[in-house]
Amino acid sequence: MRVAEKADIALELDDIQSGVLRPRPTPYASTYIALRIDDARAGRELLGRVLKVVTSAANPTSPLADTWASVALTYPGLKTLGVPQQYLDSFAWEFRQGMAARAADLGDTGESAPENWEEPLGKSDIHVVLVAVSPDKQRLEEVVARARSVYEGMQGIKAIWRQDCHALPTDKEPFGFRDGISHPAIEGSGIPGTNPKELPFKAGEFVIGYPDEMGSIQKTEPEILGRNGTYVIFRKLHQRVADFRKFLKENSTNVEGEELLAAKMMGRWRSGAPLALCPLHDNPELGADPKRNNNFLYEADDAVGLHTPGGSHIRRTNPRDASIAGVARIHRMIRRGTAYGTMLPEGTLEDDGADRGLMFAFVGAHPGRQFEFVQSQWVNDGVFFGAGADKDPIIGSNDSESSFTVPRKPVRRRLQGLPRFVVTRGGEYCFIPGLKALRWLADFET
Ligand code: N7H
Repeated sequence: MRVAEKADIALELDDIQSGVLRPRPTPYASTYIALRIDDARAGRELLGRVLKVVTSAANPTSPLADTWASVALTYPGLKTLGVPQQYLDSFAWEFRQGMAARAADLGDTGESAPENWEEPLGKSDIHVVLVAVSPDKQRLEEVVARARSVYEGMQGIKAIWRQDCHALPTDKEPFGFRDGISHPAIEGSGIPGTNPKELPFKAGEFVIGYPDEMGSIQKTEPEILGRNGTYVIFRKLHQRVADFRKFLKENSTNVEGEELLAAKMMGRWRSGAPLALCPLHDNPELGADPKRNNNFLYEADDAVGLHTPGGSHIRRTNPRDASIAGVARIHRMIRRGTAYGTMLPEGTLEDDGADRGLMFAFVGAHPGRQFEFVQSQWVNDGVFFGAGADKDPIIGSNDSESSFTVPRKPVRRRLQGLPRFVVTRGGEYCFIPGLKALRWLADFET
């Protein structure tokens, strides 16, 4: 099936995996299952079987609409399957390196460094990642069972890691913010974005084989292997919720109470309401309204960040039309992240030792200029908007030297010595093939 919004754009939705384009349901439950391939023939058979459970983006009204499974492969996975080096070399350089090798550039140092990651993340043992998605736990078990039936009992295939995640009906993540609000529109996908003021993006930004914002078409060798595929980057990010709450309490003032300070750091109130539209008081109704909660730009109303600080999480990771060094549109990403672990009870200021955080998931055709650029230049540096070495106050690799500036009249407020609230537990760079490419890999003879 081909769907066209404009005469010149037609995305082959029936060849693109569902999880690439379709926003996840809310509420939501999902499971990541990582597999190791010990035998190339078994690996190819596995991909043939996987085709029976993976759904395409073609039919949003199918009975499986809200439950689906996706499959992704790491670079060591493609290698283990026996894909020749000349074909492997046509994939993005960062993907070929893998996340652990890119640690220094990503700010994964100290306690976030690969030597401290959860096993087996970053160890080249993960070859295939299956992701099962469903609106609730009960239906999730059905999808997981379907996914498990694909590999269980297979000689040469071993499940080596599992991570369960969820999105609450409120979409609140462990720090208490509503997540999953801002999504780009993609030409030809039929799925609208959430900001009416943001022009749809060229499909090649998010799917391989189509023109992108730079006018280029990315191709792999052979073309069928990459076409309608894309890259997905998983990061297990532990959140120090008690530390975050304590920081808010200790740094709140009469002018900036805890909730306003949290909002200044995020760019949105915890309800999801953006400071751009309600700078002084929260508006939970606006925060919950998908028609209004992402309908804004920065430059005309707030060029210097008096409402939404340039250093806040959402303005850094998507400066929209704000004037910055560079062009924001070529660094946009699809996010599919969700929370893991239990929530720390409201009001608790002591850590209970439980692991909780976000399974961050990036989807995009350009891991270098999209994910890596944002992570290294916008999250862990502030030069692009004139804030020196300031890092993201929520997710930056902060230390005792770090600061965060809240622009204000007559004088700005500068918070010093921000702790690190988010620690990397590990992650993988993966490729999520189109369905024809999966068939090609399954049938490939070495
Ligand atoms: Fe972020 N959070 O839940 O607190 N993020 N994020 N993120 N993030 C956003 O707009 C969060 C992370 C982006 O278009 C919201 O959907 C947490 C990484 C981008 O306005 C919230 C972690 C990267 C946007 C969070 C985390 C990004 C965004 C507001 C880690 C990229 C859209 C809700 C533990 C390298 C910005 C929303 C826009 C929004 C949270 C990580 C990127 C609440 C806790 C690693 C592009």
